[in-house]
Amino acid sequence: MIKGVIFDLDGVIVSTDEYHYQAWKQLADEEGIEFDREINNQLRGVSRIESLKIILKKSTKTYSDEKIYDLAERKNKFYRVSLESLDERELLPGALEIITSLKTKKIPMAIASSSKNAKTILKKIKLTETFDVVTDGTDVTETKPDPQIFLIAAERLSIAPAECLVVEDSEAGIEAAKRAGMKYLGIGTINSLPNAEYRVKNLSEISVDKLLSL
Ligand code: B16
Ligand code: MG
Repeated sequence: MIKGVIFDLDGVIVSTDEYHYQAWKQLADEEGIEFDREINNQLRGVSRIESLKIILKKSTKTYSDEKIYDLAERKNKFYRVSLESLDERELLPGALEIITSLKTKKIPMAIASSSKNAKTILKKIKLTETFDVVTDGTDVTETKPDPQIFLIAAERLSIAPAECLVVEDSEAGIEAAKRAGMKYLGIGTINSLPNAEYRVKNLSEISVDKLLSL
C-alpha cells in the first residue's frame, strides 16, 4: 500500500529540463563541443558535475578538475538566468492537480531532486510550503541512479521504502527508485524511458486513485 509519494522536480512537476538543455547547449557551443538533445537525454536526473563529465566525453581535450568546476559554474550561471523568469506557467500538465488531490487525501509528499537549485525553483513556482519534505542535490553524496536521495526522502517522511511511490522522468531516477525498493511511475515515452513498466506521458493522464494503486 502506498503511504507516501516522492516526486522528482525537473521534468515531472516543472519544465526546467528545457532550461538545462539550453544552458548546456550554450556552454558546449562556446567550448566547441558537440551536444544535442540525444546526449541531453542522458543528463536527466544526473548531477551537474556528472552531466558535465558525460558532455566532455565528446571533447578531445583533457580538462583539469579546476577547469571542470569552472565549466559547471558557467553552465549554472546560464541556467540561473533562465530561472529568473520561471513561474507557475511552467508547471507540467496535471502536476498541480495530482499534488492538490494528494494533499486533500492527506498523503505525505516529498521532493527528491538532484538539483542544487531545487529550493529556488520551488519558490518560483510557489510550491515551497506544499511538500512535507524537500530533499535535493545538497543532501546527497551520490547521484541517481544511486538510491540515496529516495532513501533519505523516505526516512524523512518516516515511511518504509516499500510503501513509497516515486514519480520520475529520468532513466537514472527510475533505476534509483527500483534500487531503493520503491514503486514508481515514469513520466515520458517508450523512447525516453524504455525500462519503465509503469509510465504515462504526463500527470494529466492518471487519476490520483490509479496512482495510489500502482
Ligand atoms: P543543478 P531532477 C536534475 O533535476 C536535472 O534533471 C538534471 O538535468 C540536472 O543536471 C540536475 O538536476 C542537477 O541540477 O545543476 O540545478 O544542481 O530531475 O532530479 O529534479
Ligand atoms: Mg527529472
